[in-house]
Order: sequence, then C-alpha cells, then structure tokens
Amino acid sequence: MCFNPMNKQQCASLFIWGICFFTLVACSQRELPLSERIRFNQLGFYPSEEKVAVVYADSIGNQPFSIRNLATNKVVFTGVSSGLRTSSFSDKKTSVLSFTGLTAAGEYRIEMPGIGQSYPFAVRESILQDVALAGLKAFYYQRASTPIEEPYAGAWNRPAGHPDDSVMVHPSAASPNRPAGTIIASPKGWYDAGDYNKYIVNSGFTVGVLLSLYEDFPDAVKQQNAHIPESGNTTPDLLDEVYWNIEWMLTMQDPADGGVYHKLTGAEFEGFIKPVDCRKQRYVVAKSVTAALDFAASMAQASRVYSGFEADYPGLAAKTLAAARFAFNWALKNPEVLYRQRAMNENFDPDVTTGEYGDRSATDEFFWASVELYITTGEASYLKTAAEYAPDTYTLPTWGRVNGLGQWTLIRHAGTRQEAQTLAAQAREQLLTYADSASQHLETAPYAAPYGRQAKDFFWGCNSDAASNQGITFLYAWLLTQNKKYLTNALHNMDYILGRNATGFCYITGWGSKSPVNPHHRLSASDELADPIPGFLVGGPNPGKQDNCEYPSDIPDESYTDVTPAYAANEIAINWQSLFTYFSTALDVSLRKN
Ligand code: G3I
Ligand code: 9MR
Repeated sequence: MCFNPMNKQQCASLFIWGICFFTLVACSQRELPLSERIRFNQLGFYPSEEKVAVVYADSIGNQPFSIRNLATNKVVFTGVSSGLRTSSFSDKKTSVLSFTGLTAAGEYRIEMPGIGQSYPFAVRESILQDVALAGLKAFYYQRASTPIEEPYAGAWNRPAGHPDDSVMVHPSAASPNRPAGTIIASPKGWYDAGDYNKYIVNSGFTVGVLLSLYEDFPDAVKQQNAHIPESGNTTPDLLDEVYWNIEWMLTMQDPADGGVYHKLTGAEFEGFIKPVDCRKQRYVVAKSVTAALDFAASMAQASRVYSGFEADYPGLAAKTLAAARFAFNWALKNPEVLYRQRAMNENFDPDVTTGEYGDRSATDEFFWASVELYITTGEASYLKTAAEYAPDTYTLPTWGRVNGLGQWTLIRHAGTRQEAQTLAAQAREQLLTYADSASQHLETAPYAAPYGRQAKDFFWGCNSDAASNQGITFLYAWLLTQNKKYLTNALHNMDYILGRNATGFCYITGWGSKSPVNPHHRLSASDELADPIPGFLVGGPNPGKQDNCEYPSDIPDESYTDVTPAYAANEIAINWQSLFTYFSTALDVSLRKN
C-alpha cells in the first residue's frame, strides 16, 4: 500500500500508528508513572454503557492511549483521544478518550505514553449499587441522640450525644403556652451537615427527596440492606432511616397553633468536638412560614408513604397527615413570617449565629406543600392553592427553591389524581424543556458532561444542588420519554462527580482512588480515625470561597480544597446527601433495567 502514490494519507496515518504502537510497546516494558491527569469515574463503568475518560492536556490533542487488563497484563483496547477542548471559563484544555467498545467485565488501567498510567478501574454491572447504599448509610452516622453502634458502624461507632431532651424555647419562639425559657424535648433527627444543629427547612427538603426516591423506585429501595438497627423489621431501611428524622420533626410543631420552629440549635456553632462532649444549651428558634410549609409538604408525603407500613409504624400515616394540615393552616394565616436572623437578633437574646436557611419568598414552599397535600388527600382546596402557586418553569429543586419537588410529585402521580392532569402535564413539559436545554453543547464540554460546562455551575453545594440534581432530572426525562440520550447524560454527570472533573477527586468520602479525607464534618474530624466517615458527598468547587480558606486555584471548577476548615467547598450536608442518594440509586436501577 505504501508504494501506491495515490495513498499518501493512508501511508502517513499507518506510519503514525506504527510509531504510537511502538511507543506503547516500548513504554509498557517499564512501568509508566501514575498520572492523575487521566480522569474518569473512579468506581468504573457499566459493560454496555458509554465509557469516557478525559485527559487534562497542555497542548496536544489526538494522543494515543491503550487499556491494559490487569489480570492478564494484556493490552485489550487502543484508541486516540479526540482533539482539544478549551474550557469556556479558563484556558484549561482537555482531550476526550472514548472506549465504549471495551465491554468485557474486568479490572483495567489506561496508559498514555508521555503522560503515564491511570488509576485502576472496573468494568462490571451494577457499578453504582454499593456507593448508592453507602449514600443511604451516611444518614445513620448523622443520627443525633443515640449511640452509633459498632455492629452497624464498625470503627466509626461513637457514644450518644445531643439528647435534646431539655431544649429551651428561645425568646423569638415564645408563645402563650410556651413562654421563653420553657423546656421541651426534641430528640433524634439527623445533624444537618458538618455542624450539629437541626434545621426544619433542610430536613423537610431531605425527607422529601428520600421519600421521592422510595415512591419512584420502591422495588430497588426494598432490596437495600443498610445494616442499621431496624434492618430486621419489614419496612425498607430507607424508610426506617427517614423515620428517625420524622420523629424529631414532629416535636418541632407547637401543639397549640400548628406553627413549626425554624430550627433547633446552639446559639453559635460548636467547636470540632465529639457529640458526647457538647454541653451548650440548645434552643428552638422562631417559627417561620418556610419551616411550616416544608414540614407540611414532607409530612403529607410521609403520610402517603408510611400508610403502607402500618405494622411497623402504626398510626404514623394519620399522625403525619394531621400535623401537615395543621402546619399548612398556620402558614395560610402567617404567609409573611419569613425567617430573618439578623432582624431577629436585633430583638432577642441570645443572638443566634448558626445556619440561616433564610428565604425571600415562600411561594415555592406553598406550591410544594399544597401539591403534596392534594396528592395525599385529593381535596380540592389544596389543588386550588397548588394551581395558584404553580411555577412557570422548572428549576432544580434545592432547599431554598422547592418547586421541583412538587413538580416531581405531580409527574409521579399524574395517573392517580385525574384532576391534577393539567398541572402534571405542565410540570412534565417544563422538566423536559429544562432537560433539553441542559443537553446542549456537550461536544464542547471540557469534561464531557452536561454539568460543568459553565462557570455558573460552581457554587456552594454544587456537586449536589447542580450535578446530582441535574442527573435526577435527566432520569425523570428518561422515564418520561425513554429517550436514551437523557439516561446517558445522567451517567455523564455521575462520572463527573466520581472523578471525571477538573480536580480529579472522586467527591465521595471513602470511595474511589482519590477522595476527600478532610471534610468539614465535626463527626469525622473529632474521632480518632484517619479516615473520614464513608459515603458522604462533599459540597464541591465553589469560587465564592466564603470560608476564606486558601484554595489552590481561582478557576471555578478547580476552586476546591480538601481541608477541614473549607466549609464552602468541603462540607457534607443531609440535603446534598439525599440528592446523591436518589441519583446513584435511581441511576443504577435504570442502567440495570437496560
Ligand atoms: O443559588 C445561587 C445560584 O443561582 C448562583 O449561581 C450561585 C452563584 O454564587 O449562588 C447561589 O447561591 C448560593 C446558595 O448557597 C445556593 O444554594 C449562595 O451564594 C450561598 O451563599 C448559599 O450558601 C448556603 C450556605 O448555607 C450559606 O448560607 C448553602 O446553600 C447552604 O447549603 C448552607 O447551609 C449550611 C447551613 O447554613 C448550616 N449547616 C451547614 C450547611 C451546609 O454548608
Ligand atoms: O461549621 C459551620 C458550617 O456548618 C457552616 O456551613 C458554616 C457557614 O455557616 O459555618 C461553619 O462554622 C464556622 C463559622 O461560620 C465561622 N467560624 C468557624 C466555624 C467553623 O469553621
């Protein structure tokens, strides 16, 4: 062929391939150094799904790579990376390695001459199943007011802390039946995050996401065994775990008027000490409309869900529904009572300086709560309120903007509540519009994922509130349309979270080859163990750097540092954890079905 003058191009390409092959063989003679520049999902890949890695490149695209099977030490796949991509918000360049054709189960490494060899990775079915379970198990470690025991927690066992059996009513929360200084019991629940406080807005959101996971994928959830104290009963572990928090939430409602305290907290954040050593007075602080509505929404949803588990939870469905109605009525009478910490501190002592979970408007909370109450009860007045507050677009649901949870519920129950058809159809259309717009321009995405293309993708909690959340939304789009592109986009976002990203971190503690070891997490930081408690998603790159820590880079997708004080990038939180748990569980089951 090389003697044919018509085939110069082929000849040149054969020559280049020859050199590449020779270099690969030559390099494989001696061990290539480990390179963190080759980025991919560090847990691995599903045999029949897309497989993409990204090399963080300086200048050259089109670089040859090969994949070696670790068991046989044979090269089983060769390819060339596809050109250079430049980030839209920095001058950083990447090149994409595609190896979808590698379908055989096994353990592998990627090798690139001049760059090095990658971490090992696996190809096998159900690659996300274990991390999804770890995501759920993380909630057990966050439990307040109970010992975390060795049979369930292994090395991360610890004595009980924060009994919360003598919580003081803060002056901001005083009412005729409970004047300031009254002592109430408000035990259990999950610690919110790296701190030890408990906040109703964020708790309600978290319960809503986890119950949505159960409602959307009941069979997968029923199969999970998280090895928690309740694992032996007949209720799925996820619902047992959520009940730990529901019990606490129910104590946060004032039995006299249905109002719900915004939070249970120390006046200031605790130090980095063990729960058992915390001695500061805890308070219930100010009722708020957002707390009442997030409480109402999650309790109404709980009523629906736990009605199927009367044997283990007798009376819970009725109790949560009554609590939900009571809180909703309080909110209707107090629609303007937003939580404003600074103003509150001007009027009451002691000042409270812990997390605010503030809001400027409760319209989205009215929407979510009325949707849940309508779906659970079928009562027209709730549907009327839902229609009144219906959003005109779909936004990813977060603690401060909860419309999306109502839209998910409408979509899920469209078939059972006929009168909500119009609202449900609207929600479906809005979600699909979002999913389509998020699916654009992937060919230029620096890490070959829908998430991470734009500077605005990076903010406090973005690994969850943006990356995981968008992944869940793609899964809804997939369920609604059966268009495989959405499922693959969801997988790409998961790959991003688990290592194919600008820092090379797999952002789940204890998972992957390089993961956070110093999360902003008092439980992890105050034990004697070097390893953090496993299974937690950290907040992620955040150029806002509100913690004033030193970060290695100012570039949005690199604004991350694995040090304990960096709470704006390296904290963990139950709301973020709930979205990751939903995402990983649902993605695994969707890929398994495929
Ligand atoms: O929502 C906007 C987004 O649209 C925009 O693109 C982005 C750009 O800056 O900003 C986003 O707002 C950020 C918001 O989080 C997103 O949810 C704010 O800047 C940021 O200040 C805000 O941070 C919140 C943080 O508390 C400070 O109030 C986090 O959401 C919230 O998760 C966090 O919650 C804390 C609790 O207060 C206390 N417990 C720990 C917990 C986790 O860090
Ligand atoms: O530990 C706190 C974390 O949970 C919050 O997200 C963060 C922002 O509210 O605040 C952290 O606490 C810090 C406080 O704000 C300032 N002093 C140092 C505290 C621990 O780093």
